[in-house]
Formats: sequence, structure tokens, C-alpha cells
Amino acid sequence: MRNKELFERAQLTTPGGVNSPVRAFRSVGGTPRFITRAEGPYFWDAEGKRYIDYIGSWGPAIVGHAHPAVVKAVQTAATLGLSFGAPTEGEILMAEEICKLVPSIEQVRLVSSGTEATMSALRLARGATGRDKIIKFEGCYHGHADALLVKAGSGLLTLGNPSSSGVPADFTKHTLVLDYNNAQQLEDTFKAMGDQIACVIVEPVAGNMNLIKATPEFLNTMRRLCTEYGSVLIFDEVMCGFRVALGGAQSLYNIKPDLTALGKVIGGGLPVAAFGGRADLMAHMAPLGGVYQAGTLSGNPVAVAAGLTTLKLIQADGFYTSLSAQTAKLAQGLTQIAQQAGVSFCADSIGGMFGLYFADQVPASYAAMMQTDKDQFNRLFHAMLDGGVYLAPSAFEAGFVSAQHDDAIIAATLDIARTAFAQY
Ligand code: KE4
Repeated sequence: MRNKELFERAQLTTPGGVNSPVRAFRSVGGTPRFITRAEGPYFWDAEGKRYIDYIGSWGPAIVGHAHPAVVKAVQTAATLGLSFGAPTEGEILMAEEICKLVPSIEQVRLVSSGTEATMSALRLARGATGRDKIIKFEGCYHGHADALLVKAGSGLLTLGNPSSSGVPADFTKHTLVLDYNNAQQLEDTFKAMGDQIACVIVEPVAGNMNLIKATPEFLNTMRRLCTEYGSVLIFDEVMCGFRVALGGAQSLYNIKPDLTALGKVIGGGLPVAAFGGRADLMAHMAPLGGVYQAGTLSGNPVAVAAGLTTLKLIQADGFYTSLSAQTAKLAQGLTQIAQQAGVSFCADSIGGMFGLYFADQVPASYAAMMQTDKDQFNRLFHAMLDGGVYLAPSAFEAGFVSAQHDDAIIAATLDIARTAFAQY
């Protein structure tokens, strides 16, 4: 009852009772769980029920919730003051760590959200090239900057509202929305207007229309065309950065973007995001150049303490080998259980990210993803929730595993899934 009471009360003062739409359970139905605390792979709701958590705050909790080292770093930083609005050594250490781990990033600017990171990268690409047109892909979500809220995935797709109201047509007339994993269409578009394209922005591993991996051909074509036409290639690694590999998706595909947007993991759960890349591009940023961007809490010392500690922890030997193995175990186990129950279902994973699909094969495009059975997903979601497993509350979101999801946790999850699929 307490969740229900809290949800009713929350709606009196906050639209939909939530501070981010996907949390409202609109896509899956039912009452959102109000979380009181989290530790390792678990979190607890206001009724004291424990869940195995596969959201991990949508990616940040990669080392597990309330990791002692991260909490200690935050506590120590907080005693020294919460925010100064002046440069700190911690921001240098953070920038150096990001540049070390993501070699395509020669210079980086810290911001407070993924939206700020992609919005700033877009403005930089337009400022540096003097061009207006941008290319994004249907089903990819890059935060809620106006120019990008066109057939975005994530919350908007979940709400069945492929583009946001309140965004004037003028703000999106330069945004071309193409099909993810369609290299030929990209080729044709550049042939037609490549000299007008400021940038291409892409999730190299898409996680906002559920999980879809880019094909190497798609990304290599993008890289070649951007180089040929002088357009900026922006990899939005807010979700997949430090999630699929230590060097992000770009290290797996061995492709060097011109700019990268980062977030989530680099804040370890506190508000840190970043954009960065080629030094010649970043030199356009104020106060050096004419592209303006600013932020009161950019590089906040307490948030940087959480992020820096997390970045150190993920560099432990074998961290991603183990994380990838555990995530694959989950995906393969769920697929096996569903197929034994005669349910048309499959799952995929990469690094610490996974996708669940009520379909015969893993979708490779937005159109294929939209063909998956959303109602069947919603049934699974609630059966798992009742059993104590918290999946993303939408058929169009990816799932996340932490370093604390050990064999016992995966086995417990699969036991609950066995019961769930038996009801199909
Ligand atoms: P934020 O502004 O939410 O920090 O980041 C926006 C963003 C940018 N780029 C990518 C690839 C992202 O996945 C996101 C945010 N992801 C969603 C998860 N689907 C955040 C969850 C939410 O909207 O509440």
C-alpha cells in the first residue's frame, strides 16, 4: 500500500508523480515502487520488499549500489564543501582519467547530465563546421534537447509519442532522422547533402529502443562519410561508455569518433557527464572560442569524487570479462527457460548491458524492435517484479548488470524467471 500512497501523494506536486517519465510505469502499468535504499545488486521499496535490481539507475551503478569506496569518497569530499563554482584538482584528475581511458578524447568538458553533454556536442559540431543539418537515428535517444526530440526512443517511444510537443518545427527542421543500421540510406543522404551536414550523432550500441548493436558496416560507413564530407562524428556513449567495455563501444568497434558524449557510469550515480574529443574541435569552446556552454555544477567536487572512484574501480583486472560473462549468463539462461516453456523469446547482451525480446530473433532495427510483443514483455515484467526482480519498466529499454550480480544472484533471477515463464 505504501507505494500506492506515495505515488498518489507524489502526483499532487509532480507531473505524473515522477521526475523522469519512464519511472511512472506508464508503459508496463501498475504502481511504481518507491525505493528507500540500495546496496550491491539489490534495492528495497517503501514496503520493505527487496528486489534484484537490473536497472542500476539506468547504468551508473556498475560497481553495485552504495559501494563502500564510492560512499567513502563522497563522504570525504562532502566534508570539504559541496560546491565552489571554481576549478578544483579533482576535475583535472577526472579529465586525465577520461582522456586516458578513451584515447579519441584529447580534451573534455564536464557537465551534469547526458542531455547537456549531447546538446553541447551538437552545438560544437555546428559551431565548428558552420553547418546546420544534423543526422540522428530513429529509436536512438540522446536526452531532451529540442533538436534531438524527433522520433526519439526511450521515454518518448515508451510513451508512444515519437516526437515531443512544445518543440517548434523550426527547431527540428535541420534534424534528419534516418534508420539505424541502414548504411545505404546514410550513403545516399550524404551524397545528396553531405556538404550541409554538421554532424551525425549515434548510439554506437543503442540502449533506448531496447538493446540493438550497430553493425560494423553501419558505423564504418558513418566514419568514412563524415571524414569525406567534413562532418563531425559524435558517438553518444552516455549509456554504453564504460558499460560495454572499459574504452566504450568505440574500443570494441575500433572506430575513432570526433566527439564523444559520456554520462551515467562516469558519475557513479551522482550528476557527472562529459563531452570531448579532438582538441581542434574543443578549441572552439568558450572561453577559447565562440561556442558557448556553461554550468554552475559542472565538475562538482562531490560528484567528481563518486565518478573518479568508480572509474578507478572499473579498471580492476578482469572487471569487464566477469561483467560480460555474468550478463551473458543471464541472457542465455532466460532464452533457454523461455524456449523450454515454448515462448517466442530471445535475449542479447554486450558487456554489462542486455536486451530481452519477445520475438524469434534479436531485432537489428527500430522497425524490427517495434514488431516485438510489448504485451508479453509487460506480463514478464510484472511476474518478475512480483518475484523480486526489477527489470526496466518498458519493452523499449535495456537492462544493466553490476559487478555485484554474482552467480547466486543470476541463479536466483533465473529461478524466478522459470516460475514466470511457466505461467505463459
Ligand atoms: P540524461 O540527461 O538523462 O543524464 O542523459 C540523456 C541520455 C543521453 N544519451 C543516451 C544514450 C541516454 O541513454 C540518455 C539517458 N538514458 C535514459 C535511459 N533510457 C535515462 C533514464 C530516464 O530518462 O529517466
